[in-house]
Amino acid sequence: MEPKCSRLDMCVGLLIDTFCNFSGTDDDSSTLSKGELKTLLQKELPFTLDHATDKARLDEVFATLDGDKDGVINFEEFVSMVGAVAALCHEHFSEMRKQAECQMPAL
Ligand SMILES: [Ca+2]
Repeated sequence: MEPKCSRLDMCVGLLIDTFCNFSGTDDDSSTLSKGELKTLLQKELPFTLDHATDKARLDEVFATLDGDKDGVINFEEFVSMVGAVAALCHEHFSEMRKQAECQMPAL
């Protein structure tokens, strides 16, 4: 019997699988082109990064993610984006939780 994967193991697998699903649509399956990134954002983060697929916003997001400025997004750059999105979501939900606690009536 194989050991059960942890939730974090599954998250890592999903990151790799997601990257590969979108990076393989052109000649270079090891990176995301701007078009591949746009499709990935539209399909995988439609609510988190809304408007990121508008031309000007996509150019801005792409330039920010492309840390080594080689014109494509490699796996490490993709993971940095996911980490930044996760940090923003964590901050947002923490703030919502604090606000909800403040609005609870005292017993
Ligand atoms: Ca790059």
